[in-house]
Amino acid sequence: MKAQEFVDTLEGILEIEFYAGVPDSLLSPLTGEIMNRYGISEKHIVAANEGNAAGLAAGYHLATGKIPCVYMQNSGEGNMLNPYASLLAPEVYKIPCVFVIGWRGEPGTKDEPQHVFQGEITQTLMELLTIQTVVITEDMKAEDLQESCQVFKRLLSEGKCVAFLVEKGALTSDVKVKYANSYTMKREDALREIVKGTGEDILVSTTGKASRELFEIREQNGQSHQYDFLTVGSMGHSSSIALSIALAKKEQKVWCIDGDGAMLMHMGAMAVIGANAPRNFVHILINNESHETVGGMPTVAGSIDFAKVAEGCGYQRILKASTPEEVARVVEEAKGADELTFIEIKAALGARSDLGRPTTTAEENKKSFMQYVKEM
Ligand SMILES: Cc1ncc(C[n+]2csc(CCOP(=O)(O)OP(=O)(O)O)c2C)c(N)n1
Repeated sequence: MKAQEFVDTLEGILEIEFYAGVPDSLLSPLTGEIMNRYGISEKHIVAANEGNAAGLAAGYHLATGKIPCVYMQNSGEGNMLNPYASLLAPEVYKIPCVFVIGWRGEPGTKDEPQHVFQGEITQTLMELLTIQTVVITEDMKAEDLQESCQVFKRLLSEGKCVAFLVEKGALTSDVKVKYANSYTMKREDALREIVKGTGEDILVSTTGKASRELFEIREQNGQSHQYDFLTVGSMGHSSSIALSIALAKKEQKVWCIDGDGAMLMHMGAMAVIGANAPRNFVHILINNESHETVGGMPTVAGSIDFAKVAEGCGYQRILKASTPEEVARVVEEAKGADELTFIEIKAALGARSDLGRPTTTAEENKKSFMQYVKEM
């Protein structure tokens, strides 16, 4: 089904006029359509995380009495669960909301390890939450969607939430939104310099293409993967993982490679890092002001100053880079520094079209990483 038709039906029958969410590659035809209609505006907010989106949806309903729509990948169900169960749910404030959820790891399809379990439990989880769910399949007819929307309309009027679970390839679009920023250095080129400069130090890398590129750079360099913990899922938590490693391994330098979407998703982690201030910790942000991995939708990073946030949280040394030469220089400086350091690297959007995925399993990655950490 065309995303345009899907949105027309939602807006026509359910009278949706407000969207908030976190993007998902599988939903990019939908988010592209929303971008084409509303851009980033009061009608469309890209949230920090899925719980944030549910909060925005609640406020919108409280202020207008209208029905909000929240879009997200199923990996965000955990973030959404708390505001759903304790705020939106019929047992609490009875705030209606339409969720549109990209179904990664759907049973019977092939997907990355971090999506398999979440994919398996997605429908059961919606049942547990008593959110009535309709699956959007590739061959779904317009009449079926309209019929489901009529049923949903009644449930929403009773203060219930409803959800569309979108299968891979079920929503399509002829128009591709082109996202860009004003920076020139590719994330992969920045990573190459980081790998060069950090040598045999411990690296913890964030969710998405940064970890995939790091894996491939190690392969190209003929290096072991033992230095790297790849946070393939659990978006926004790589810096917390790195913090605990840094606190446990005080004699070793520990580097975290973060993304702006991930950093924003759980920005409280920066305050906890600052409060603990391990001297052996370097927090690198590769800031492309977007959710590049899942299609390039903007984050709110374009309007905030991460260096000031880091400073305010207690990071002691703040460095910036936007060319490979600058990255090499700041990484060298951070390596020699004996204080909590923050590096912001400005990067362009885009990645190699032939970028692969880690060929080792998550468990293999963990075992070789732990062995390396143990021997240090
Ligand atoms: C909780 C959760 N929500 C959404 C996603 C889908 N997702 C995977 S990578 C990504 C974008 C990450 O953006 P950023 O950290 O800025 O890194 P970039 O892709 O720009 O390098 C998103 C939204 C996810 N994995 N987990």
